[in-house]
Order: sequence, then structure tokens, then C-alpha cells
Amino acid sequence: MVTRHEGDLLAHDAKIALVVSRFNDFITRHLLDAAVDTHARHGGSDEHLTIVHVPGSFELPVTALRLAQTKKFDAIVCLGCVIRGATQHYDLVVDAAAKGVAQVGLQTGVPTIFGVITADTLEQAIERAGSKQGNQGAKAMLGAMEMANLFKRF
Ligand code: INI
Repeated sequence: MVTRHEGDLLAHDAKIALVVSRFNDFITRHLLDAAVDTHARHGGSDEHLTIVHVPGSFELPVTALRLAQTKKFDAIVCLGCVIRGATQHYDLVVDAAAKGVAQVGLQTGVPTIFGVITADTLEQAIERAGSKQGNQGAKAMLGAMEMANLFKRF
């Protein structure tokens, strides 16, 4: 018989931290709103959420690491938006954020979700923050709930 583990998409009582970048705030605030809304619509209560604001996506990993080290959270969601057209050092910021967030998960064992929009244009970013392509914040929260629930099973 096969042993199968799967996390459901209910909020349950998982403690989830959200780290959100202020850079491109006009986009990231929609990611944050959607993440909080998704949590509530999946049965979560606000007291299980902690929201931390950071200057930019570059600061997401170190902040997620600090939160993970407290051992108070079942999952961490990192939200940001990097737009190629708007920055010379797009690749540096994206690389640091993506590798850093992955490293936090691997180092601490706390599921750490990469909810950062990486877009070539402002239009693309808008599409991923609540229009044509859905909302990256909502997707990230679903990932956090699934992983938190999965890790409770083994
Ligand atoms: N931070 C972002 O989150 N998105 C960006 O598009 C961006 N640009 O364009 O540079 C950005 N830069 C700031 C960076 O994340 C740091 O906050 C800053 O370099 C200080 O460490």
C-alpha cells in the first residue's frame, strides 16, 4: 500500500508570517491584500497572521530567516515585485531574492514561499497582481497553507 502525504488548503491554526516589500508598493499592497483575503476565505483568523514590512525584495530573505529562526511560524510568505524596465540591477535583486528565499527554507526547514513578481514591464506586473494572470499573493498564501499542513503530517 502506498503512503501518500498531501497538505490541504485550509488555514487551520497554522501560524503564517508575511514579509512584504515596500518597493513597488502600488503592486505589493495588492499582493498583501490578496494573501490576507485568501487566508480568511480558507477559514483562517487574523490572529494567526504576522505581517512584516521591508524596504525592498533584497531584504526579504534576511527577514524571513530571522522569522524562521524564532520557530514561531509554520510557513513564511515573501511578497515583492521587481520590474526589469524600472531597474538596472534587476538580475541582482531577483537572484538575491530567489536564492535567498530558497536558502531560508532549506536552512531552517520552515516552508518559505517565493511570492515575488518578476516582470519585464509594469503591465506584466499588474497582470500578476490581480488582473489577467491572477494574483501572486493569493497563490503564495495557498502554497504556504498547503506546505504548513503537509509538514504537520510527517
Ligand atoms: N526592490 C524591489 O523590490 N523591486 C525593485 O524593482 C527594485 N529595484 O528596482 O531596484 C528594488 N530595489 C531595492 C532593493 O530591493 C533593496 O531594497 C535596496 O537595494 C536596499 O538594499
